[in-house]
Amino acid sequence: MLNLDVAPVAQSILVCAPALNTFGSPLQLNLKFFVSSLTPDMSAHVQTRLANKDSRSRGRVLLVTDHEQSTLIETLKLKGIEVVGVSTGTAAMVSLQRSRPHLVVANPLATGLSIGELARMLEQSDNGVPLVLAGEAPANHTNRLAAMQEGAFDYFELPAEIDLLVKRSEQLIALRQRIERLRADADIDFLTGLANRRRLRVSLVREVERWRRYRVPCALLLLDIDHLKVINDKFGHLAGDSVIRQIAHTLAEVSRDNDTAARVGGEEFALLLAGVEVEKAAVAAERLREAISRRLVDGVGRVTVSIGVAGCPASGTAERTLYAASDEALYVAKNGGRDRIAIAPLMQEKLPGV
Ligand code: GH3
Ligand code: MG
Ligand code: MG
Repeated sequence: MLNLDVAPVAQSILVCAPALNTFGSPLQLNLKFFVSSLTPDMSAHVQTRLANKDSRSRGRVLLVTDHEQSTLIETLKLKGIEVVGVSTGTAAMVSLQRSRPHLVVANPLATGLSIGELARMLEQSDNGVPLVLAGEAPANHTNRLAAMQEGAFDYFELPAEIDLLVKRSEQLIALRQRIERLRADADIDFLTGLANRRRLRVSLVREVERWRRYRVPCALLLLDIDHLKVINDKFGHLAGDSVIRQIAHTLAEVSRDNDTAARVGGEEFALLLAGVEVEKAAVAAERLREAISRRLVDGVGRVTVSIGVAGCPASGTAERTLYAASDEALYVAKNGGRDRIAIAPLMQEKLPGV
């Protein structure tokens, strides 16, 4: 394992940064209400769930109902499906944000619930969580059609149709999980397995935001393989691909949990270092450059890269300016002869008269 460290990164600060801070205190108040409104068992369950997001369950369901639903909960549990909360209609929105279910099962008569509003909210959320209705009224043509017209997938009568409800829940959860997997894959570069440009952009926005809110710095390294065209011409395109993969491998090796290593173009890469000042990033970049030039690629030999380094806040405090600064530095490294790093000028130096 390569070690680019010169000093420990302020990871603890990043980990502690509240993920849902935008909602502020009203969320915490509502959540308290939601948790305390559950039975003691369920409340403990929800708290465990909140503490351990990485459940191995085969899906998460949020129930919106005024009634005890112990039989339904037990039946779902037997299928490995976790009920992440039982909420009233009034608290449903808050519970949703908190428990991130794969499916919502709602009683259309739950207090304070507007099915149309809930369906719209679920539809608009970036996850598109499916909604199924279940209640005591008969599951006749009229009620099922009304449920679908409101935006739910179906309506089931309880307890008579509990087996149908559970079966449909399994189907919808499986569909939802497949969508999640596809979305995750869409963020990954097919050749190298690194993050792609899209995911890098998301990480850049997040890190720059951390600077704005918590004054946690970050640095962006942009790497470009030197003379890959010559390598392709001399050894073939497949050998060129091996070069790209090996450099990706080195990048993945040196990046830590909060960092993002990405392939942003054919033979261009980015390494976003979280919690790192530009000076330390420059030292890391130089070590990375050396490490790459020392590792021979099978059938090709020595390969070098040029690296541009820019820090936030040193050279930019917005995604675009940080990226542009690193890109300009990369250009300088290329023009300077390649196989070298260049550091973006400080922002102040660019201001006229300063
Ligand atoms: P330099 O960056 O040092 O200026 O030279 P270069 O030859 O690396 O850069 P240039 O921009 O001239 O050409 C980029 C080369 O990268 C040409 C292109 O075929 C190659 N390339 C881009 N994507 C891939 C890929 O996925 N696989 C392979 N094998 N080659 C690729
Ligand atoms: Mg290039
Ligand atoms: Mg190149």
